[in-house]
Amino acid sequence: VEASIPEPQREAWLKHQVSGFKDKDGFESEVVRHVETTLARSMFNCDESAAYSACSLAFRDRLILEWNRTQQRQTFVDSKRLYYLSLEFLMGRALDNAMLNIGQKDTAKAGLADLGFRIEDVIEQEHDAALGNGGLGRLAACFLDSLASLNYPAWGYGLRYRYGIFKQEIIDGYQVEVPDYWLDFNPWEFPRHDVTVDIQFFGHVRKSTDENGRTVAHWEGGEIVKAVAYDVPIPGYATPSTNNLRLWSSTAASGEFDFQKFNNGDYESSVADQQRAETISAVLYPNDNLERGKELRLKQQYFWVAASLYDIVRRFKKSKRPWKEFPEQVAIQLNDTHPTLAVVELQRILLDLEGLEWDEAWNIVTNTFGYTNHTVLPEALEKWSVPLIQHLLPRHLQIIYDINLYFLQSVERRFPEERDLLGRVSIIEESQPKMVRMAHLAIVGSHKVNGVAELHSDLIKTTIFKDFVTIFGPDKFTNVTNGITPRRWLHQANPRLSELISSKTGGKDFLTDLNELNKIELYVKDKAFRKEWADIKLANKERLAKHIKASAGVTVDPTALFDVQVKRIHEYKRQQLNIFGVIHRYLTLKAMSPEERKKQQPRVSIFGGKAAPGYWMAKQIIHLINSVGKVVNNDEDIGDLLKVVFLEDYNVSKAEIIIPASDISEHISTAGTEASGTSNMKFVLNGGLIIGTCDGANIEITREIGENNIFLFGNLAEDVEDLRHAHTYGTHEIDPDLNRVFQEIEKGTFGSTQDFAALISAVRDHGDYYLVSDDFHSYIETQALVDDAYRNQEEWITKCITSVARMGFFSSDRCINEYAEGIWNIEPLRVEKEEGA
Ligand code: GPV
Repeated sequence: VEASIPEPQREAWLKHQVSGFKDKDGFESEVVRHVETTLARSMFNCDESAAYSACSLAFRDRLILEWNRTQQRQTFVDSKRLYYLSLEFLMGRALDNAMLNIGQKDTAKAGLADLGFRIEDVIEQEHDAALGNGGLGRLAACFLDSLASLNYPAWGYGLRYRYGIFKQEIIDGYQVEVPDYWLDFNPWEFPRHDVTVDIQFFGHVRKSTDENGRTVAHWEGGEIVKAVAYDVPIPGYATPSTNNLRLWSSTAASGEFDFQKFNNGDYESSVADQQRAETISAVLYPNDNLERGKELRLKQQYFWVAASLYDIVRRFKKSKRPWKEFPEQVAIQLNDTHPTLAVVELQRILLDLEGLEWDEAWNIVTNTFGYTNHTVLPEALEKWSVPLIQHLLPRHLQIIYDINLYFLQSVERRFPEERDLLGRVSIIEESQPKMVRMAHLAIVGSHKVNGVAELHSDLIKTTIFKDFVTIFGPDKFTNVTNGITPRRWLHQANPRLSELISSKTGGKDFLTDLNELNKIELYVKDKAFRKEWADIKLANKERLAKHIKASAGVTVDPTALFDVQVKRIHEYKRQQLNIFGVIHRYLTLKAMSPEERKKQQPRVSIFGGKAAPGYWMAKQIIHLINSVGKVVNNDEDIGDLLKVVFLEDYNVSKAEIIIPASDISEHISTAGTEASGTSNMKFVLNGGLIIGTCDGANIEITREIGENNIFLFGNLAEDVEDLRHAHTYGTHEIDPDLNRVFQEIEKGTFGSTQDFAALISAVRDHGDYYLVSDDFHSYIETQALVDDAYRNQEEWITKCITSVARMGFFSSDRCINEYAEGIWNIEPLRVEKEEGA
């Protein structure tokens, strides 16, 4: 590497090489330097916010040095790289993570204390990077952490939204959305004004014939928008490897277009052009598990995909390898169908710009891509109207039609008897207007398709993608069960538990090999260990109780059973089942004598999560939860036996407080609807038990921790269809306990009955699509079992410790290694381990 610096200058460069701070003193001097120079503030006037900024800059300097070295290493070795394309990266805060991954949090803590700050307060200053909706975006963030920690050569590619997911406020019990402008001061990104790509939209296609008689397509006209790269360093844990997340920001192209207008005196309209261009990366679409087919969303997708592919292809071309080696150097993973246009764009580049033949190009394309499906919900499967694609990306539509033609021809040759098969698997849906089915395009354009938990991967093979299994064979379809990073979701969120575990597993190895956790099962009967375990849970609950008081104004008893459901609000996730259950509990308590009540297990029902702004039913659910809370929390008969809290603005940094404080958490989706779920893993890893349906990763969690340690209830996925049928054909009687709940709501106990009518009639009159009534009885019974189990604290703690000990499988490190081996065919780079971490 050194040899790349010309001899005459080498000495000067090496002499002044920067190394980042080494110790507490070095850290302090960097902080003070940043306060006084970078921030231009006097050290006599440094508040917590300035301390955060300076501390972040000090760590950023260190990160960027490692980032440079990692990139040099990767370029030098030039082995196959992975590119993870995701429209969402739900990163949360970066400072705490950087300090822990680098292994210098203690240094920073001591240094900040010398300078007069508590490290917790400094960490709190940071605004979450919330470029995602929920599980899909957070999964991408966990993957980046694992990729770097395992030393894989990998890049993330995404969009640099000016506004992340909205901030949620609760006003009079209703959700109100407030824009999340998070870029005011963001030390974690590096603008690369020299790394730009011109992206074309609209225009038309002209065909010509070259000297060999081959038809060549030229995409001409239209307009150009410029993509500018912003790089975010991703530090690995206990390794110097620091990978890159490249986010694209849109701005007006500085080409002839603007100048023409400018020269014609059309200043205003050239400013308008600028603003229009910036709109592309302005805002994250706030829908989770829903696609609405908006033109701007399609523009975002192409803008990001085209810029990323240009970058990837440029990097490949530097190596001067022949094109056929592209899939040996490049793996691209499609995080859901959002980046599927990349399949078409790569085919276009190879065909139109590089002059390859169709078959050769298509072979390269299909060997490069892998596609991860994250849902079977029909409303979330992306479709784009043919006229819209025709208008925005005329050449891409032609290529899509050609891909489909060749695909259908091969299917027809192999299955001449199957009359309906072609229509079912076609990439084009013959509707009015015609639609492009993005999942079909992603399957046809990839060499592997995976689901995110065993049940889910089986379901896609037997339902939505069944025909494709017939066509491509079963080996193209595989499962990679999701995972979570133990660095953030144990070590960072629950430092005391992490400390306790490391005292029994012989150091921090469990953070890089989570199977090491099984060593703590030896201590399940150890008195001192159990005592410390219980103390930690109580302390975490006290911390959450404080937060509940401060944010929701409700006083809760930290010794009560904390029952938590935090996730996006969605009918399929069934927060309505939970709140109906809470009402049932309230009515049961009300009907008891004071003596009987004293025997009951006190509970705090804690909810949190955002509703998509246009999702009316989800907003009704939030309103009902808050309305019930208002009544229950002020009922003197009830006191501390039941409290109901809705925590506003659930996000990654709030999750880090909430999850370690849970006793029982709810993962109660209608069987077959939640692809995996990942918070279920986070809760169990933090010593909370779960109540859940036989859905998504709950099933594998049960397999790992044992069925005595989980509270499963409800109907099975295989029975859902028949049950729905029974509702539709009037053979289902609403559960009588649930009916009592409905009657109470309709009496007006929780406010205007009008408000909640839709939630009731969805169950009673409109087919109960999510089977709330079918599962209600089993849910209530199982919640009673939870109460009983919790009363036996000794047994309960045993269950918790045993469960944590058996959670090793759910590390995102395991998950990433499975992708690397089974889909990407990439290997880690060998890196000297750092001391200290
Ligand atoms: I599609 N998921 C999400 O968060 N947003 C989406 O738009 C879609 C899927 C989630 C699934 O709902 C979860 O079950 C899953 O655990 C997660 O993706 C990660 O795979």
